[in-house]
Amino acid sequence: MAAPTDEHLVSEGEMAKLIPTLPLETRYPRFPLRRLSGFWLPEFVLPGVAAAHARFDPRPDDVVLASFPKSGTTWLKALAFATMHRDRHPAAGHPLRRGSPHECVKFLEVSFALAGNKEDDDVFASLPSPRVLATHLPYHLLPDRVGRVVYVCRDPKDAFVSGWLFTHKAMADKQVAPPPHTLEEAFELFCEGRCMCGPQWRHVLGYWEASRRWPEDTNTNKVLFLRYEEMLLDPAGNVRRLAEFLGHPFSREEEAAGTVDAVVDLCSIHSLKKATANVGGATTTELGVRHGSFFRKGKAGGWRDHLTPEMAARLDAVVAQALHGSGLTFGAVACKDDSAS
Ligand code: PAP
Repeated sequence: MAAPTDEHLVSEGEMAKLIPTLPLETRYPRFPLRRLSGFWLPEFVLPGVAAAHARFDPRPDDVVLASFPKSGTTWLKALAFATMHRDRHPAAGHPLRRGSPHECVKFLEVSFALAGNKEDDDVFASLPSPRVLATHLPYHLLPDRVGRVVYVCRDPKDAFVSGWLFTHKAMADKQVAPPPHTLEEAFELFCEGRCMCGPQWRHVLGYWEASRRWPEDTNTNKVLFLRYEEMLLDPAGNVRRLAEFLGHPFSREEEAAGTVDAVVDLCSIHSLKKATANVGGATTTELGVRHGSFFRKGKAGGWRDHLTPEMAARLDAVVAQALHGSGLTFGAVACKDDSAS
């Protein structure tokens, strides 16, 4: 695997000059992509990467939720926000019943990108601690010293299919014509890693390796590595892991009072789909997409309805080859870390 370069460690002014020189990919819907430091990132986000590096002032109690797109971001945002702020917000009238998880937890690089040059400051400075933030950036493009990171990964076939269907919904939300690409064309690009934040497997690997360095290496970020498929199988167990990692484990009293199940229920796809903010036409200010478009089936293995067995085998082979020797694998439903067994 090619080592990441240091292209990303440029100032905001240098980034503006660098962007037009970076390799461009316009065939993958929905945004033009530029390859920065080995990853295909939306062009509009790149100024936000430089701005986040220059201006974001991390705090020790921050938590950054990281993911490759369509891998469980919305769910993780809801779960982490509800877990972290459970003392502050009783279940009734909870912000997650009134607003989208994407309003409760903002993307770091997108927020800086949208703030533009008008804002010289850290756009998150006024957010009270402990802050919960999110990112789709690969691990090595995170700002320094972000501290605690929770990563969620998902079978790439499901992430691809979810992204493909979402793209059509998002373009309809924005009343933009659907992409001219066929699913097969987009799939080929995904297999080449030429998709938003791709290659998917390299994105996952960066965080997985970081999660294995911690806790031995105390100079590194603390990374909790979660899997969407395992969260579906055992949501309560994963919420407990999350709470412990966040330094706010559920007390015996909370366990007895059913607080873990309450968090799971509040953040289930069924509850969130019904929440007022997610049924109307409201859009996320950041992304211009209807809140409801982030919820579909929320299952593992749904790729079978959209990909042929040959397509699945092709992507599985690409991923297996790229991850060979790393110890990281994806399974269809139950993913496992085969180096741990
Ligand atoms: P993002 O990266 O654009 O924020 P993300 O939330 O990661 O998207 O992915 C959306 C997927 O998560 C959808 O999967 P599907 O298309 O296969 O159905 C969506 O349904 C699923 N999802 C959203 N919220 C939840 C939830 N609360 N529980 C389980 N799955 C969820």
